[in-house]
Amino acid sequence: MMEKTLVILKPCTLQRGLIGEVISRFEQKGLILAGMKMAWLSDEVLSEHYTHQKDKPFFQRLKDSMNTTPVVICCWKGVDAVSVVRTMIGATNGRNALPGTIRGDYSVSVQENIVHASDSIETATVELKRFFNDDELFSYDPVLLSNLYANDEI
Ligand code: 3AN
Repeated sequence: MMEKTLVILKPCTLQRGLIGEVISRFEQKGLILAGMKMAWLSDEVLSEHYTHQKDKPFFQRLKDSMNTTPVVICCWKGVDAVSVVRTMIGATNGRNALPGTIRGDYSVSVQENIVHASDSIETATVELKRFFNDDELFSYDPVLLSNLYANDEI
């Protein structure tokens, strides 16, 4: 099924000059860019975004790290995009993430782990609404669609 998923390029990625590298990974895979913007996330938005971590000892430290700089927020589209992106980013802890994954290639940390990506279709729907207005997500004809997928895949 054609899906949309949310990816946030974290402050560590901006500071390390890896924004282009990471975006290139998703482009080269064949995912379709449906939205992209830069934003400085507030503690309030981060509390909502990381609510599943609110009882963890690292909660405040994680939020503080996420608002040291602006972040780059993307919406990527594709067949099974949520699981495709999760596979590409690798395990949460960069030290355990396999080489070839984004975290495996660029991170040695569990907190400074390059990207956030939605972990299910339901989460993706909620997270895309949290970070994008309707008019910030775009639908257009990708000219290479027939080179990316067979007819019966889309
Ligand atoms: P993922 O980002 O792989 O879905 P989650 O949802 O378990 O992982 O964690 C959300 C974020 O919380 C991670 N991206 C990571 O930055 C941070 N995090 C998870 N565990 C730790 C930890 N032990 N110490 C610091 N930050 C952590």
